[in-house]
Amino acid sequence: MKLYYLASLFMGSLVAAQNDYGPINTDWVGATDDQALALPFGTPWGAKTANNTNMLVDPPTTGMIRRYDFTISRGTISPDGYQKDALLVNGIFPGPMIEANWGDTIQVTMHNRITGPEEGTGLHWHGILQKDSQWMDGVPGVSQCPIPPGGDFTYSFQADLYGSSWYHSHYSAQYAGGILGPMIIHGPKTLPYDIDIGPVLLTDHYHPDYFSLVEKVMGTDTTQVIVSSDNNLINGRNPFDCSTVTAGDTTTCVDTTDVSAFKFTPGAVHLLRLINAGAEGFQKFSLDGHNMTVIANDFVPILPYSTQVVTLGIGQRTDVLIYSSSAASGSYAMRSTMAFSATNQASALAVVYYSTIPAVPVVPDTEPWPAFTDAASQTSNDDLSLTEPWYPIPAVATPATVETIDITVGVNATGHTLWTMNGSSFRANYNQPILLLSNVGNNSYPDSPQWNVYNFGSNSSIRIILNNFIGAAHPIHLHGHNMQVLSEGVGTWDGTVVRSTNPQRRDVQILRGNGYMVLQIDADNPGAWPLHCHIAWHVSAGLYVTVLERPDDIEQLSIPSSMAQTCRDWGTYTGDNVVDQIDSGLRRRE
Ligand SMILES: *[C@@H]1O[C@H](CO)[C@@H](O)[C@H](O)[C@H]1NC(C)=O
Ligand SMILES: *[C@@H]1O[C@H](CO)[C@@H](O)[C@H](O)[C@H]1NC(C)=O
Ligand SMILES: *[C@@H]1O[C@H](CO)[C@@H](O)[C@H](O)[C@H]1NC(C)=O
Ligand SMILES: *[C@@H]1O[C@H](CO)[C@@H](O)[C@H](O)[C@H]1NC(C)=O
Ligand SMILES: *[C@@H]1O[C@H](CO)[C@@H](O)[C@H](O)[C@H]1NC(C)=O
Ligand SMILES: *[C@@H]1O[C@H](CO)[C@@H](O)[C@H](O)[C@H]1NC(C)=O
Ligand SMILES: [Cu+2]
Repeated sequence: MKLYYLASLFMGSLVAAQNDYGPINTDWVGATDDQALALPFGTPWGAKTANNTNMLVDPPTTGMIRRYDFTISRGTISPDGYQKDALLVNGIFPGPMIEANWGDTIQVTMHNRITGPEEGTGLHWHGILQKDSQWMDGVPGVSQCPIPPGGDFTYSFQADLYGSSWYHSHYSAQYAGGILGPMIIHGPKTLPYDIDIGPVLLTDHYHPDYFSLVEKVMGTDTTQVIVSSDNNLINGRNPFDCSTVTAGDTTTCVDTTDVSAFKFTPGAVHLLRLINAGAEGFQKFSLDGHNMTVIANDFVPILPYSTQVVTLGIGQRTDVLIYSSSAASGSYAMRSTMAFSATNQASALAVVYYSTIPAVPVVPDTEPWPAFTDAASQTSNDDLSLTEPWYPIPAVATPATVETIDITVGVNATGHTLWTMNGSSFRANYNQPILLLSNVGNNSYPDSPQWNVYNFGSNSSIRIILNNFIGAAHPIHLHGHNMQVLSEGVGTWDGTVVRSTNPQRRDVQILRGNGYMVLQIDADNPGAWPLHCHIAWHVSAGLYVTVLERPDDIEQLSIPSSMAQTCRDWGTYTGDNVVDQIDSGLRRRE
C-alpha cells in the first residue's frame, strides 16, 4: 500500500483557519442571524417544483433575509504547507459559505480592509440573474465602481436560482489570491438523495501573490506571460512537497499530511457539489470505485446520466449523486487533475471514508477509473446531447440578431500579449461603470475602442457565435443569464443546433481550442452583462466584452443612490491615490 503522507504533522493554527465543509449546516462562518432553521428542511418555496416552474422567470419570494458580514483583508495562509500572501474573506481560505433557500434575499455587508498596499475590490455572485438588481452584479467598471480601501458596501439580491455556486472578487485577478467561497441555494429536488455532502471546491493554487502573477501575465517578457500553478486543492487542501521548492526560495514550507476527508454512509445516496473555483486549470474529477450521476450543471438541473469523470472549466459547477451499496466499507481516493493547464502539480487527492474519519486521514491506494486516466488530456465539456435540461425551454429558431465574435491573441505595439475579441482587447474604466453610464442614457465611448460594448438594442433574442482561433480552450461565462448552448465543437459551426426543443443551458461553457460555440439568450434582463473567459489571466489580458441588453429599459431602472455614492467615494480615493491598473481591470487603471 502506498502511503501518501508520512511527513510531519503540520497542522495547528493553519487547520483552525480553514473551513471544513462537512455536511451542510455544521459551520456558519460569516452568518450573523439565526438562519439555519429552514434550510435543508421543508419547502419554503411553496408548491414550486423543478417540473412545474421555469426558474428563470418565476422565482418565489420567501421574505427571508440571509445576512453575512465579510471583511476582506490581507493575510498569510499555508493550505498546502507553503506559506503565501493571500487576500482573504473573514481571514479564512476558502472563504465562508453562503447558504440560502430559493427565493430568499442574500445580503452581504462587505468591508474593504485591504492594506499594505491598499486595493479596491468588489464581489460577484456567480450565476445569479440579478433581474431586479442589475447593479448588484459586483463587476468594477461594469456594474459599479470599486469599493475603495476602508470602504463598506452592502450587496442585496434575491437567490433567484437554486443549486451550487460561488462568489468571488471581480476586481483584477483578486480571486486568484483567495477572495472566493461557495454559495449554496437550496431548492426543489429532481432525484432524491439522503446526504448533502456540501461543496467540493476544486482550485488550482499559486504560491506567488496574485498581483505579481498579473504583472507577469501583463508584462512584455513573452517567456513569463504563461504562469503555472503550484498545486491543486480539494476544499483548500492537498500537500505540497517542500523538497521541490526552487533553490533560493526562502519562504517557509513545512511538509503537511493534511487532506480533505468526506464521510459516506453505506446504502445512502450522497450529493456532491463540485465547483471549479480556480484561476486557470480545467479539472477532471473522479471517485475511485464509484460511478457518479450528474443531476445539474451550474444552476440548471438536467436529466440524469452516469459517468466516472466530470470535467469542469473555471466557474463551472456540477452536482453529482453518488450511490453507495449497503455493503460499502473502507476508504476510497477522490481525485481531481488539471488537464491542458499550466501547472507544476496537476493532481489533487482527498479521501472518502465509510467509517469514522480518523484524526489523520490517509489517501488509500485504490485504483483510478480507466476513464479518469484516459480523460486527462481532454478539455471539453460532456457532449451537448448528454446534458438535457430537466425543465425544457425551446430555442427561438430565428433570433432577432446574430453576431459573430472572433477570439485570438496577439502582441501590441509595446510588446504586451493581449487577448482580443473581434480585434479589441478590453480595458475597464473603474470610474465610469458601463451600467451606470447607460442608466443616464450614455451608450457611446468615443475616447477609446477598448470598452468592448456590444449594444444589442431592443432585440428580443440574441445569438452569438464565438470562434476561437487559438489552441487553448476558454471557459466562457455570461452574466445575467443561463445561456442556451446551441452547438459547440472544433472547427467552425455547420449551422446545426443540438436539441432545439430543449438545448443545454448553463452559465459557463468550455469553448474548445480551435473551436466554436453558439450561445443564445432571450433578452429578458436589461443590463450590462459581462461575457468573458473565466481564466483569470485571460480576462486580465482583455478576453472580455459587455453584452448591453435593452439600454432603453436600463434608463428606466431605479438604481439606488448607494451606487453613485460608491463612485464618488472611489473618485475621491483615486483623486488622491494612483491606482495601479496593470490589467484589463477585471483589473485596474491609472
Ligand atoms: C458503474 O457503471 C457501469 C455502467 O456504466 C456498471 O457496469 C458498473 O457496474 C458501475 N460500477 C459501480 C461500482 O457502480
Ligand atoms: C418531471 O420532469 C421529468 C424530467 O423532464 C420527467 O421525467 C418526469 O416525468 C416529470 N414528473 C412529473 C411528475 O411530471
Ligand atoms: C467580428 O468579426 C467578424 C469577422 O471579421 C465579422 O463577421 C463580425 O461581424 C464582427 N462582429 C461584430 C460584432 O462586429
Ligand atoms: C499594450 O497593452 C498594455 C496592457 O494593456 C498597455 O499598457 C499598453 O499601453 C499597450 N500598448 C499600446 C501601444 O497600446
Ligand atoms: C459617455 O461616456 C463616455 C465615457 O466616459 C464619454 O467619453 C462621453 O463623452 C460620454 N458621452 C456623453 C454624451 O456624455
Ligand atoms: C439588434 O442588435 C444589433 C447588434 O447585433 C444592432 O445593430 C441593432 O440595432 C439591434 N436592433 C434593434 C432593433 O435594437
Ligand atoms: Cu481564456
